[in-house]
Amino acid sequence: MKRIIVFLFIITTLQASANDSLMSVYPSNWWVGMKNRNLQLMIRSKNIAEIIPVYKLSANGIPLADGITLKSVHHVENPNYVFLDLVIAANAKPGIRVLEFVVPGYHLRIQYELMAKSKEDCKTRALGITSKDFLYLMIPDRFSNGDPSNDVVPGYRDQTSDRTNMWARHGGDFKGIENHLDYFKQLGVTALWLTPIIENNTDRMEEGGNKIAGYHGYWFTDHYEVDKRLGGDSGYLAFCNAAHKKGIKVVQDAIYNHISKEHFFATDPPTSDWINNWPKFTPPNHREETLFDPYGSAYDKKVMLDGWFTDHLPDLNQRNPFLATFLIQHAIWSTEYFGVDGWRVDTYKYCDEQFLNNVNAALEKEFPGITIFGEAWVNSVIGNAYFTQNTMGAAFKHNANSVIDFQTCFAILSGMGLSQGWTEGVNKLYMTMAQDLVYKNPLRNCIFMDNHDMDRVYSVVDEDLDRLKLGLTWLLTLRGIPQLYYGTEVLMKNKKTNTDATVREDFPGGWKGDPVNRFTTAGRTAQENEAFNYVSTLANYRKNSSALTTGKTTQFIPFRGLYTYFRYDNRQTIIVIANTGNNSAKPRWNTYTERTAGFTKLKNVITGQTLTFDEIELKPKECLVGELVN
Ligand SMILES: [Ca+2]
Ligand SMILES: [Ca+2]
Repeated sequence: MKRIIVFLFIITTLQASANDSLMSVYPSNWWVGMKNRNLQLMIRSKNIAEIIPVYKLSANGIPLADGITLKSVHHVENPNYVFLDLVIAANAKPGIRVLEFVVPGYHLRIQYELMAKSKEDCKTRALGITSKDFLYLMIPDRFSNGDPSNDVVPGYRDQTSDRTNMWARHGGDFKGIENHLDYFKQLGVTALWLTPIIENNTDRMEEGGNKIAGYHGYWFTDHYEVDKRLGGDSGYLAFCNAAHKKGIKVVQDAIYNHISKEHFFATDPPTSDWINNWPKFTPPNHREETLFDPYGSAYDKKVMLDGWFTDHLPDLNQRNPFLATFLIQHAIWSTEYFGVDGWRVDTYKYCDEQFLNNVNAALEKEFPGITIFGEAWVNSVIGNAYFTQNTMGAAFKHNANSVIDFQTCFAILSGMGLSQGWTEGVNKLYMTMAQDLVYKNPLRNCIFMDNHDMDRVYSVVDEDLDRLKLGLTWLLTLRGIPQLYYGTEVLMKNKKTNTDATVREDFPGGWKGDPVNRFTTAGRTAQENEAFNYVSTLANYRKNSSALTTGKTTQFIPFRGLYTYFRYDNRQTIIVIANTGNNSAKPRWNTYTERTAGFTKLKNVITGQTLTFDEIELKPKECLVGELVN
């Protein structure tokens, strides 16, 4: 528990109830040595504005405690909040300070800690995610239960843990993930992305006719609490430290767009414009075009940015400067406190654009190299590029250094579909890659085949392991940062049937007593081992392949379903060939000479076998990754 509950000392004869002496301060602590020395505290307590008056301050502010200067005090519409602008001295030492306010009738002391920043920042933590990484996405509640004692936590609104109900919480937690760090190493994974870990203290909510728990984490109720059912703050910190010790990075999932209606920002908002209010429930139109369309209407853009995702997720107005600062400081606080290496930002295309640039810049200022993936589920390459650094002449320029690349996902799925149309099948993948000129650095795009909001890819390919291997091959050899959704490597399947819970099942073996344990070779079927070994072999090879991780790309127009590209640099040349056609095919070596000059053979990186170019023939649905050799 980091949110410090401080005590209000009242030295008058005024009566105060016990609750009146409870107070929350956000951020709950800060650090010395931050590049931005400004800090805005949000103090929340009943009628706190009566106790901390608007100070009369000189231009330089007043010293408030050792190394801390008070620059201004802000009152807002709601008297339960006061905002303090502080400046931390460049030479301030770490330690606990007492911020003291003495006004007629009251004497208020707030204990506040300034910590020392981690010396490991940007060395073993807060590292950023790059194209050298292989990212694994999971829902902590659904991965593994390492601590059954936290499945139900007294005091939370939802007191259910029930694995027989797909909409209830199942008890998975940080400890469960930590217990499988060696599994990730074996698989070749270098970074873990967990769906949000912030407290979701809500009742089960009605969605699509079902009573759904906040097991997925997307319904925040207090930014400065990690959900205790996952292990709380200390469990998350222990998990992040254990992962970093193994050389595995952590990506945290942020939501700037909305909160749960149970969050105190919704039940007790500081200002009337904290939430984007509408006369009646108004959902966004989900059309990202409204943000960049040169002919777009202001009306459509407002509905897109300010509409409510669902009727129980109030939409935050990031144009309010106090709210913007709160969210920015929380992102910095989380990065420094837990050492997270990157941020996946949920519902990116629904947030105020300038705010997004501001929070990204503030994070990068403190943590150079930190990665920010915006989740922009979009319908065009232009739409994808718009939400990251790009080469387009749009009126607004986004600064996120990465993006979740939905277009490449759709193109990989299309390639696995084996359609032979001019713009379909593998041709869509070819065409999508050809449009990379709109990205400033497409190596930073996060590419994937599915996620927690989509049909599982193994079901999409009709449980055909050959077609899955085509996708896995592209995932791990195309430019970008590959992301795998948990369980794909052991052939977890399902489509969304009126609910996304069907694609969020428990990892088999993650709970004590599970009849099947797919974490182990012995617990997997032959086919599941084949899939696991394919991912493991290719991902572990990729780790040490400069061509696959940071090299250039040359692709050739697909010919009768045979798609060939090269990844190369000064050290290495890799050929990737996939036969999505109906007949066996030989690579068209005579057309590849600009990349194959000087080579006559290749080493198959999956089998280790060395083959001369001439002896290679691919059956339908067969693919090959080969390192060229003399
Ligand atoms: Ca548990
Ligand atoms: Ca919004």
